[in-house]
Amino acid sequence: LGEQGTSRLRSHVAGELERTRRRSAALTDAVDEADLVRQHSPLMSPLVWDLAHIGSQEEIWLVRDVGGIPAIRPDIDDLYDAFQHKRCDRPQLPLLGPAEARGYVRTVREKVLDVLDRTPLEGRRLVERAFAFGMIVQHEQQHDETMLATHQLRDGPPALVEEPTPAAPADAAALPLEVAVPGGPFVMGTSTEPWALDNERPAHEVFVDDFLIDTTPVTNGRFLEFVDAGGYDDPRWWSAAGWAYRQRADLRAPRFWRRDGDRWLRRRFGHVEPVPPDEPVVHVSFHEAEAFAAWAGKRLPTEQEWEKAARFDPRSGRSRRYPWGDEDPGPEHANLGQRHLRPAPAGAYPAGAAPCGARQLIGDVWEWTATDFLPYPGFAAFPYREYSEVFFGPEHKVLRGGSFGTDASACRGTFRNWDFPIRRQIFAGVRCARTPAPDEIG
Ligand code: AVJ
Ligand code: FE
Repeated sequence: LGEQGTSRLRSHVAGELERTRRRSAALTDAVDEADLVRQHSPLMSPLVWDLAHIGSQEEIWLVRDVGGIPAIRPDIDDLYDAFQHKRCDRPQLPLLGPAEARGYVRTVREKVLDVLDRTPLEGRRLVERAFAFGMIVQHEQQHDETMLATHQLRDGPPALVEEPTPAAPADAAALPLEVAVPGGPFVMGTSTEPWALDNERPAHEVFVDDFLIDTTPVTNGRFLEFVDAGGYDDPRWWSAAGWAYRQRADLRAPRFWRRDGDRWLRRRFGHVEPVPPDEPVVHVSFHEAEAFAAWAGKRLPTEQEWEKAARFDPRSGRSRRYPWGDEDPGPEHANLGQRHLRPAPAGAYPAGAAPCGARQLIGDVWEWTATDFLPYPGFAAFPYREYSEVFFGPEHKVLRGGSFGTDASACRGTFRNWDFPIRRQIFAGVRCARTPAPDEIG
């Protein structure tokens, strides 16, 4: 790297740590102390748990592991170990209070900045050490998105600031409903993306048959047609597990929707507003996404199809880092980073379109895929089995693309998210795919 490269890397990492902490602070300073320690839903931790957990992971990986510094608070490791206590049990734990948690994350951060200053970022261990910092930035950003979901579940007036979302571009109404991706091989995953997590690795060639994919995520207006057509009451569209869940949970519409006479309202971060028809639907489970797709005569894309649509450039034969190319995401490319507290209208971000013509693959809403969360061939757990490996299996479905609440540092063309198929509090929507009839692709 050389001296200049090392100092550029150090200031980049310091800047990312600082930018990320501003987001965590905004999410936790926006509500009062009672709201920080309250459990807003049994699905979520109290916000104050997320905050101290962020500090605890930073202490373990950067202060102790990279820095070789003795533990600051070994007594709280267990409290903030996500595997020791289920989210619903966390409010009963003797957690650090708001002031203590804020003090703790500040102390950890001061030590981390010292570690960053004196850690040699060169030689054989460069990648590993730099990766630990990148992993911790992403970890904090992931918990910030989780805290944003907790805000959405919280009752009370709006607490978060946002910028107005961009309008749909003039061509949105004229876009084709779906675009074609011709069959053939492409490179999936990555061996070179410096901050890619273990489950995104290694790069490997995959053959994908011809398929069609929706140009944009499914809108509220289109989803409402499914609701109005009795889609929630017709077991034909649902898998056996999906129908059992629909019955058990008495599902009738996406989470946070409420019928008001002959219209639908939705609650969004403390605002109650008519459901906007042009916006991608959000807060649907895998089962609802799958049922919608079946009703529409389509299906969910496989994870491989999704990534090929998002990354494959047929002109060069290469896979891009992002749909638009190799440049890092900017505000013109995608709705990421909690700038807006909602998805942008379908068809937005033409500058972020993929070579196949699909838009909004990155940002706006996470997209459920048909695929179970499984390792790629050649997977090696790194740096710990509990990040991905223990979650592999048929009980988790893969989500792709990130949402308006996902930071750019925690989202790439290769990034893989996962969750249980019944989860609806996450910022997840639907994009459908379809296998073409023999005469449809030339
Ligand atoms: C990748 C979003 C499923 O929140 O459970 C946070 C990320 N891992 N702390 C999660 C994560 C450890 C993870 N997801
Ligand atoms: Fe975590």
